[in-house]
Order: sequence, then C-alpha cells, then structure tokens
Amino acid sequence: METNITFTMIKPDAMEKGHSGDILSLIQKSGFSVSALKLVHLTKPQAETFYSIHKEKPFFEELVMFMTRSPIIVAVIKKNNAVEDFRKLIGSTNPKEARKGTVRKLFASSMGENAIHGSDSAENARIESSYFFAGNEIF
Ligand code: 3AN
Repeated sequence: METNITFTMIKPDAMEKGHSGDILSLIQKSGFSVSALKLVHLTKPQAETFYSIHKEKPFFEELVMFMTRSPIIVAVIKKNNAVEDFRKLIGSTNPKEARKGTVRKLFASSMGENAIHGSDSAENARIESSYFFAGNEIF
C-alpha cells in the first residue's frame, strides 16, 4: 500500500472562521505538497456515506449536520510517511488534548468541531481520495 499520500478536509468551523489559508500554509510548511484540492459543499447523503463507519455512534447526526453546514476544502497531500506524519500535525481528536503547534490546538474548538480531517490509514487515504477525486491520476 502506498504510504506517501493522505487525504484531508478543512472542516466548516475552520472555513467559517477564515483559517483555511493559515492551515494550508502550515501543511505546506510541514513538508506536504498539494496533489489535488477543491472546495465542496457536502450534501447530507455524501456526509453520511463518508462517515458511514460512525453511523451507530451517538454523535453521528450532529457530525453530518456539522459537515454539511458550510463549504469545505478537500485535498490530497503528499509526503513520505504522509498518513502518520499528518496525524501528528493535526493532533488529537479532542483539541484540549492536542499538542502545542498542532492544527487542532491552534484552530479547533471542540471534539465535534475540530477543524480538520486526516485519514487514519493508507488504505483509507486511498478510499477517501477516490471519493472526491475519482479517476484522477495526478496523485
Ligand atoms: P479523527 O477525526 O481524529 O480521526 P474520528 O475518526 O474518531 O476522529 O471521528 C471522526 C469525526 O467525528 C471527528 N473528526 C469529529 O468531528 C467527530 N467526533 C468524534 N468523536 C466525537 C464526539 N465524541 N462528539 C462529537 N463529534 C465527534
């Protein structure tokens, strides 16, 4: 499995607060290059499909409502050891536990509204990238 790409989303809370430029800058300064990027406004079915792994969780409905609230940026980014290094850069799911300098420490406000997504495995990075950039051979 290729490990040099991962998939990210800059979530509605960060977009609404105008943090997308600072987040993309931090990502690039941390050694990632952008292979594909676009602005999308998720529909309810798209958000439900993307997060289907969480459909039994108590926060699922809240998560879908949040992710469809405003346009988001979705991107495929590249670097050696991308998945692991990007999870370190974004920080813990709970921003209160996120380490200093991480995206979530800097820009997230809560577990639900935590600014950014990063794939948790190389396989999921490929699946999630294909979901938004199907048929795209540039990454
Ligand atoms: P991560 O985004 O760090 O991989 P996951 O995969 O456990 O975290 O959760 C996916 C998303 O579901 C999170 N980014 C967050 O927006 C939401 N979420 C997770 N746990 C909670 C929770 N306890 N309450 C509300 N939303 C949550």
